[in-house]
Amino acid sequence: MKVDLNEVFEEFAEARRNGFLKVKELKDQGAHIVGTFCTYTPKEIIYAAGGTPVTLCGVSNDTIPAAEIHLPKNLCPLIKSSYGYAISDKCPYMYFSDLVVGETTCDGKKKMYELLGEIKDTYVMQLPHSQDSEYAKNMWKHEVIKFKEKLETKFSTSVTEEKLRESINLCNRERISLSNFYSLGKLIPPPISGYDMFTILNGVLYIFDKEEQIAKLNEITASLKELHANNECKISKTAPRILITGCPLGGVADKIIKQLEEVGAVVVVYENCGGTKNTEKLVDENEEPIKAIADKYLSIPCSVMSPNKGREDMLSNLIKEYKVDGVVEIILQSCHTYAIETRNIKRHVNNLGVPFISIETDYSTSDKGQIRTRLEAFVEML
Ligand code: BJ8
Repeated sequence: MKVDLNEVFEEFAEARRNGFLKVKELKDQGAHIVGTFCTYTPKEIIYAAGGTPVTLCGVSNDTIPAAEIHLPKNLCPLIKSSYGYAISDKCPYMYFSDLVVGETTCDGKKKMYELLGEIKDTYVMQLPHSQDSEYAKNMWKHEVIKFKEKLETKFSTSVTEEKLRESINLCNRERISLSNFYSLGKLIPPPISGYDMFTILNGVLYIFDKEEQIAKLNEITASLKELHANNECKISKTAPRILITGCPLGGVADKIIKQLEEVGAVVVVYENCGGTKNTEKLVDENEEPIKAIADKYLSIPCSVMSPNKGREDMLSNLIKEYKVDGVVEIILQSCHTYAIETRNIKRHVNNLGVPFISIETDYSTSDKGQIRTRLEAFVEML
């Protein structure tokens, strides 16, 4: 069925707000809501325990002043915004969550979770910071088991192997449908701008019925492919093709993605969270479920891992597959792990013959003009 893309964009632009009503409905029907912050959260375990994972808010500058009463000012805006939402009761997803789950990713997040635990039932998974050693793999598998047990106790349920296999299959199908959607960026010209792609990716987060989410995303992908096949794309074939990497971009998309496209480029692929980082690898359905889940999640190439060669490998593949002309990295202020990693990433990308720019910013609008000037100069030289 062909979908009306204008309607989709309108609907998804309001998705977060509409999601408030849906989550309340779910709650009224007795659903167990689990608030999540990070890509490392093994959602398969939540589904298998009969829970509904929801992404917690953390992309507004407005909640930062409330957070700064308890947290230092020179902290990543994502952490401050998330905490600010929680203490000012402005995130309905947090409000309706029976449990919040976090992981020991960066220092700022793990210490913020301690404060969050004072106002909300918060469970923290101990994430190892290396990926290859047997010790790290066993530790993380153990953490996944402990998380399963926590949910079993919390929701008075039993997570069976059968339920785990079902949820693995469901989440894998979601990953495949997301990957197909991302692949639209490989087309020349792409049938969708990076900003519209971001709007849709953000919107699908708030369709809580996974089957409905997968079906909707597949329809959108099919309609956009048809647009391309009929030569109806609005984007220029010669627009410089950009890959976005670095920190999550929810709070800075208008400053960076929108402005990049206003100055003539097109974002064809997102390597960061909310993009391909989580979908490149599936959970192995032929393995023992807990081990397969643990292995998949531990392989996510975030800068909190040391070393983090997986990010370089992923960038090499994406640059080639999406025919990328330039890489733009987003660093949120005070994010030490990404800020330090930028040196290696720049060298790696430049060695592939691709120009690279790193933009450090926060959630305020004060540097919008300055960022535009830098992006303009970058796009001009591509
Ligand atoms: S898997 S990127 S969602 S940790 S930007 S809060 S790292 S100081 S968000 Fe992240 Fe999980 Fe990694 Fe993804 Fe800390 Fe850096 Fe802030 Fe960050």
